[in-house]
Amino acid sequence: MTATGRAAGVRARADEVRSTVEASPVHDERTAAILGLALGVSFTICFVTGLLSHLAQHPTSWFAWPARPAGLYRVTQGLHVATGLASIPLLLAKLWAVFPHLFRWPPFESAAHLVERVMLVPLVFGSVFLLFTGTANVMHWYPWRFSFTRSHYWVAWMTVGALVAHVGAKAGTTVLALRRRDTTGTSAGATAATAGDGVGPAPSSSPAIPSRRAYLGWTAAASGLVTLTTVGQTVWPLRSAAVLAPRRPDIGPQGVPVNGVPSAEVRAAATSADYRFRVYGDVEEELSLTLEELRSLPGHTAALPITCVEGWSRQATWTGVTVSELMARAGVPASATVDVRVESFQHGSAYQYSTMSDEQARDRDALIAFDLGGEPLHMDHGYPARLIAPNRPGVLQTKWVEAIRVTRR
Ligand code: HEM
Ligand SMILES: Nc1nc2c(c(=O)[nH]1)N[C@H]1C(S)=C(S)[C@@H](COP(=O)(O)O)O[C@H]1N2
Ligand SMILES: [Mo]
Repeated sequence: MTATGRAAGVRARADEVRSTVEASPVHDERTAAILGLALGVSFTICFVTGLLSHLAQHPTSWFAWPARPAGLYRVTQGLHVATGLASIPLLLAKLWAVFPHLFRWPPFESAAHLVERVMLVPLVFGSVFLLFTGTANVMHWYPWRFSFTRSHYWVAWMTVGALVAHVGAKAGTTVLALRRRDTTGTSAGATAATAGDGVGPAPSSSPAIPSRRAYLGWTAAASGLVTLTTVGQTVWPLRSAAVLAPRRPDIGPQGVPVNGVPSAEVRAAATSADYRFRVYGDVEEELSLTLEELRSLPGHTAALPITCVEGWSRQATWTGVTVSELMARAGVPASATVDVRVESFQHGSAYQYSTMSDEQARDRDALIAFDLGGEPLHMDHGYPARLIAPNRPGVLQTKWVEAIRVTRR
């Protein structure tokens, strides 16, 4: 075949694809606009809640994650994972809707159009990457070597940048496509669009082409089904429906799920007669308490959720000694501004240290807890003592605690 023949072949194929596009409401602008709008909303929620999760774990000079409301992180991170999972069917449907446009000929019309199309690369790859890594992470599957949080964080910025550019480029078309009932001027398109709106009779010539309404309906149903079978991990009344969620909030020792079980060394240290709970740092008098002594201090009971970054949460009743009480006993004045580091005897793990701002540490419900639901903590929940404080991501609710270090500002 000659080069001219091949070029003619490519053009013929492109024309064929284009006519399919024009004939099917699944691939028209209105379908793409509706799905794009839905994805714009879900990605915006995902991005904002994801950034909040980042800030809750990496406080900056200009933003300290507050201790109240106690259940705020439960809402933001629950939304993050739920909107992320619900986006998967939306993204697949959107990619399928616009897929034939990849064959457009000529591939671009102007320099601006070329830039717009190049931006689709980070947009599509970034979206797929975020949804894939996020889902794999909550399923505890790590088929990669890079750091999940770092890559998920930076790709989120890249994707949202490309999304802003994409929305800018498509805003006009989207508004027009959403306003108009009839989406194309061609007769084939007009017929299909009518069928897609479900107002006219289906075109008898193309019975195999699904209507837009059916396509969007199935997409919405898939998205709804994903939500219904996972959101019970944090929305208590739906817990029994959470068949696709990695955790059910009511299953686990003492009715609370577990993330991370103790090693043999941690178990040995937890049950050792040498266990001491220490309060040290910028204090008047260091404390070194046996478990008995810790338990005999004035106690406090609080109802607080444990909220994993992975999207599950569980409300429970915890009893222990407040961080404020421990600081007061160690002679830290109530007027001092402190940073508190909570230390685990799970040495060498990523959870060994977690930090609390002054506001978080002095909260009336910030507890070094030893009881859960009125019984001593189960080994898996951090026996003999753990931190539980309002509005903290689960990763910062340190288990198997042996000390708090107080630093005065
Ligand atoms: C199925 C979809 C998704 C799931 C299941 C998911 C899950 C998660 C999880 C579990 C975390 C917490 C990581 C940790 O602190 O250990 C997280 C953080 C984050 N996510 Fe997602 N995510 C999804 C989609 C997205 C999307 C679409 C965006 C942005 C548009 C996004 C942006 C972020 C950001 C900025 C963070 C904070 C990262 C950090 O702490 O450094 N995520 N996500
Ligand atoms: N020392 C230590 N603390 C830890 C962990 C851990 O693995 N080791 N896991 C954290 C995570 S990710 C969560 S979600 C909570 C879970 O607490 P739970 O297992 O009692 O539900 O503990 C946090 N504290
Ligand atoms: Mo967690």
